[in-house]
Amino acid sequence: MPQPQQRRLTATSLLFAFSAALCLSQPATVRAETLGNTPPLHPLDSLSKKEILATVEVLRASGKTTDTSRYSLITLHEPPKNEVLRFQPGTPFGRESFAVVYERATNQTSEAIVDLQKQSLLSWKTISGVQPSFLLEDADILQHAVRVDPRFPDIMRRRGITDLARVGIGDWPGGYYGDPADNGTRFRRAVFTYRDSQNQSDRPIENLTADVDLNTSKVIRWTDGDVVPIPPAGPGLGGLPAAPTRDAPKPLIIQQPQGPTFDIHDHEIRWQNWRFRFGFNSREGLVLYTVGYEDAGRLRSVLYRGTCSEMAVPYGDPGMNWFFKNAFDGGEDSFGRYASMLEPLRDYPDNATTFNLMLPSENGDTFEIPRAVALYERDGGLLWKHYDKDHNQSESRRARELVLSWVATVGNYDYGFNWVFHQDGSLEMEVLLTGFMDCKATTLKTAQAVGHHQGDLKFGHLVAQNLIAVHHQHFFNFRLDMDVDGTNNSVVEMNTSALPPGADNPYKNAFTMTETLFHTEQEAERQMSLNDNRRWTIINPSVKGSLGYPVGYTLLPGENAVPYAAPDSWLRKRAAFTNAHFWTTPYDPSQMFAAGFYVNQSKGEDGLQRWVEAKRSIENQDVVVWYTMGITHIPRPEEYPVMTVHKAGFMLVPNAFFVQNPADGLP
Ligand SMILES: [Cu+2]
Repeated sequence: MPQPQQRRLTATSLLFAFSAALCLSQPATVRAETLGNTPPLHPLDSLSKKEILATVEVLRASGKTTDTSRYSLITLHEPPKNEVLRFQPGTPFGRESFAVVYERATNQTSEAIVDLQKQSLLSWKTISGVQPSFLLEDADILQHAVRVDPRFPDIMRRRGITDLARVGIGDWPGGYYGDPADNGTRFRRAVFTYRDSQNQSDRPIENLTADVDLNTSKVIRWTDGDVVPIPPAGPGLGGLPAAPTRDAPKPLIIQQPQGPTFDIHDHEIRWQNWRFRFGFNSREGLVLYTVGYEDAGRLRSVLYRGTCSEMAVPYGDPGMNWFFKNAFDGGEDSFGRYASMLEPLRDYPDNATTFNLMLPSENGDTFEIPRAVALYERDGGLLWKHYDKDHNQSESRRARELVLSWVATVGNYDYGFNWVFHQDGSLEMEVLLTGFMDCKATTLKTAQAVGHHQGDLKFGHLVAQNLIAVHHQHFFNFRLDMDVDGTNNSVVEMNTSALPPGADNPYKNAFTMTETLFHTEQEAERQMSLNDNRRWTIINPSVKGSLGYPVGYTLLPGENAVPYAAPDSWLRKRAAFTNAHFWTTPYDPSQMFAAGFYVNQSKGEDGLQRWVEAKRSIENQDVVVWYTMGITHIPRPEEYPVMTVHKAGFMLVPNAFFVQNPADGLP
């Protein structure tokens, strides 16, 4: 949620291209570096500081932008995939940037592509009817507009507040609910708290919102409902526990005296046969690139590009302060910008290598986030074991995992995203949910007064006296551009079912697994099914493993949820990626974000659900799979004042990709 606290090739040639990239440079281990401080060494390296500033300079020099222009996004304009896959280290490559520019005075949004080598503008397009993601300046405008609004003092006085400095003003995207008045106007919705704690959610001023026109800097609408007494300050005043109440555990020292097992070669990370790169941008955060696995001296591709493409966090309370809360942290707020500075020994262990980030600021400058990405090995528990009873012998191996980690702090919530590389050839996405829950004021002190799920408690759970944490869901969509042993892939669904009793199932124990190949993207819009033990495998139909199966990677879902907002609700139209857990589309570089590119105040006209209407073929070609993961959060008192980490995620596991378990080869 909002309120920022701070400021195409054949399989064979592809494999060749991957392999060629291996040998040219010497290993070099680094313990910390700033992404963007060194010149790009690879076509997918994120924009350097110099390149960000050059983009702005080209736009200014061409007369397209001025000092009042705002850069909602400046990021690498990724080269065509076939160019990247053909790239040979040490050879020259093109660099282009992509920018989204907003002109507040004319309410106009434009997209630019800049050639960074020729220092020239390649294209400039004005996009009508859209709003780029939230700008920090929007928050300032909102604050100011509310504070100078002549109605503000009276509205607060009605709630017994005369010291207006104590009124905290938060801001949320207002979304879109079919109101023609919302068309075209850039707006954001103010919500209010009474402040004497750091945790603004502690003391909500309920039933009050103000919509601010961010172009005219005026409050266009106050929605002022019944007064609810402001809750007293919560237990750990400030939202966080005030003082330690127990002894710390004894030291546990994590050290790698010989250094980490991974190497970084020209920004490529190599660990336990894995090879990958990563980049970072303010919209998507961390982007995992060109993941491959070195198998018997041959680098085999697995995933070309993996990101969290969008999020939506819908709240389940129909009240006036809650119905619109469904933050799209990617498209509305560009959560990459809110990468959190990570704290040594807490956010990551002592053996980590960290990376600072260089990101564009909206006025055309840059800012650095220290230690925003951490890369480290961790103990992975038991990898495999067998105890041979006859010979009284035990064989086992300890697992090591490599974690690539970053945290987005978007308003009250902190979302950790860990890509975890395993020694058995599995790749995992581990999402960590922590931070503060968004809370609502109530006159209730205990649940007995109204019955546990009645009245004010119908849409939330008391977490403290006079404080309800509201039911909500967190939906994430992961865009996974899979390249299993090359770019030409297909997708099959695996369903397991019981055989009906009969002559071939006399003991009624039989069950079988069937696979269905998807032909079109429309067929591939799928729900999870526990009854069918449903999974999806991305296969390369042209490459057969040693046992005759096509090589593949299977997506193993973890915790998931179905959306509770009605299918015809505006939220579901806008977050239509929540309509299915699994999607497949043909590779299209213009389709990167599950809810569309321009999500702020969107009406649901772009995104996965619309794209698949084209019924394009997804058979034996470059495909992208999209996994939607949901967490239904029914709050517990123990999650207050701060939520301990809740983990959820999914795995990509090799399926007939290897001749045998790669973990067998571990000494
Ligand atoms: Cu939650």
